[in-house]
Parts: sequence; structure tokens; C-alpha cells
Amino acid sequence: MTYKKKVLEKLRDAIVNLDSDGVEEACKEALKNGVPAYRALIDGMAKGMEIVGQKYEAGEYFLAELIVAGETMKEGMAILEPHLKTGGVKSAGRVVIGSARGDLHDIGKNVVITLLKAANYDVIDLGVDVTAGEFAEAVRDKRPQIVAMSALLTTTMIQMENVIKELKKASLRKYVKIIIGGAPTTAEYAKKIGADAAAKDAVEGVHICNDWMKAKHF
Ligand code: B1M
Repeated sequence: MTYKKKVLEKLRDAIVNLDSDGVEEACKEALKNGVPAYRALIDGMAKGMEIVGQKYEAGEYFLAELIVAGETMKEGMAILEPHLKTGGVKSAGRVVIGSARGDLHDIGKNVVITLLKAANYDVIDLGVDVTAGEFAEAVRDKRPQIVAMSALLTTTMIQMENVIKELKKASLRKYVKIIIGGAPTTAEYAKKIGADAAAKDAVEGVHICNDWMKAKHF
């Protein structure tokens, strides 16, 4: 196993073990050894969160552990974030993003925001539990090229369709590309509700946005 892979596993395991000192140490070790910060986020910490979820499902972890895992991941993100900035001056585009109505999960959304900002996008973060009306209002006021929605619950992903309906009702749908993400979402689901794409992770999400902006769909 390569050294870089070992550091990523250390980072993953530190998240699973809710070990905030271990996360800090592994993040610094990853950066020192040339692991790109976005890889440490996606292939290290996010993988750990997947295992935390599996442990929760198996009854091995409870809500308290989910909360601590979330906080631990945020601490790691704070260390990695400064290393993701490109420092470019020209905006790549404007994105309005939020977690679906009823959904309080924001770690994945924040990872997406971090990578979008690193790719020079202007990002308007509407936060969590965002209503269809709030999305429509932000599109009207901020004029983004892209709307991104995140949902982690099967019960909240259905809210994404309401946002698209609301944008259509306000005659705003034609001005934006819509991308969705979060564990329960799929490309089929995106198509079904009238979104333009679904991203399996933040890296793919940014690639899709870049492709749209390059193709000058706007
Ligand atoms: Co919750 N939770 N949670 N949770 N939680 C899940 C989602 C769950 C799968 C756990 C499980 O049972 N295995 C389960 C959902 C089951 C389902 O609906 N099928 C669940 C549940 C049940 C719940 C509660 C109902 C628990 C309860 O109260 N009894 C409750 C609901 C609260 C609510 O939202 N109303 C709840 C609460 C919480 C906490 C608050 C404790 C905490 C969230 C803290 C926070 O976000 N600030 C939490 C956590 C941490 C999780 C797990 C363990 C981890 C989620 C996470 O942060 N992953 C999760 C299990 C899991 O996902 N395996 C779970 C890491 C993150 C980087 O990945 O968010 O998937 P993710 O984002 C990825 C991609 O999906 C993608 O890119 C990101 C980065 O690569 N992506 C996009 C996401 N959005 C995108 C948008 C894009 C592009 C890509 O647009 C461009």
C-alpha cells in the first residue's frame, strides 16, 4: 500500500473513531505528504462518514455518535479548506445551493461549496431546510447560472421536485441549470423530477458545473 493511501485510511479511521486529535494529525500529515486537500476530503473523511452511517444502521452507533462525527468532520474541513483555494480573480459562475426542505444535513453540501469556491465560483449558500419559495427568491434576486440541491433523506429528496415546480411557476426554470446530490439521489431521479444532472460526489458535481459553464449554456 502506498504511503498516501495509508494516510487517507488513517483519516477515514479517525472519523470512524470520532477522534478529533487523530483527524487533525492525519489532515496535517496528508497535506505535508502531498495528498491533494480535495482527496483528503472525499477519499478520507467522507469515506469515514459512510462507515459511521453503516454503524448507525447496524445499531452500533447512535444519534450522539452521528453528531460528534459531523463535528469532527467540520474540524477537519477547517484545516483542509485553506489548501483548496486557487486565488483566481475571475468568477467561474454563480451557484445558489441549499439542503432540501426538512433536511438538516449540511456536511456534504459544505464540501460541495468548499470545492466550488476553490474552483472560483461565487456561491450563495441558503443553508439547510430550504423551502421551494426561498430557492425561487434567490434565483430571482441573485441570478445564478446554476442551482444545486442536496438531500440525504429519502423523505426530503422529494422536496427537490417542488423547487423545480416553483421555478417553473415563476418562469425562472429556463435561466438555470439544476444539479442535485446526496446519497439517495440518482441520475434517474434527477431526470424524473426535471433536474439536469445528479452528482455522486462533490468532485463530480464541480466537473458537471464546469462543463456547463464551458459549453456556455447561458
Ligand atoms: Co443523518 N442520516 N440523520 N445525521 N446521517 C443519514 C443520512 C442516514 C443514511 C444514516 C443511516 O441510517 N445509515 C439516515 C438516512 C436514511 C434515509 O433516509 N434513507 C439518517 C437519518 C435517519 C437521520 C435522522 C432522521 C436521525 C434521527 O434523528 N433519528 C436525522 C434527520 C435530521 C434531518 O435532516 N431532519 C439525522 C441527523 C443527523 C445529524 C444531525 C446527527 C448528522 C448531520 C450533521 C450535519 O450534517 N451537520 C447526521 C449524519 C452525520 C449522517 C451520516 C452518518 C453522514 C452524512 C454525511 O455528512 N456524510 C449519514 C450516513 C451516510 O451518509 N452514509 C446519515 C459525509 C458527506 C461528505 O457526504 O452528505 O453524502 P454526503 O455528500 C456527498 C455526496 O452525497 C455529494 O457530495 C458530497 C461530498 O462528496 N453531494 C452533492 C451531496 N450534496 C450534493 C450536492 C451537489 C453535488 C454533490 O450539488 C452540486
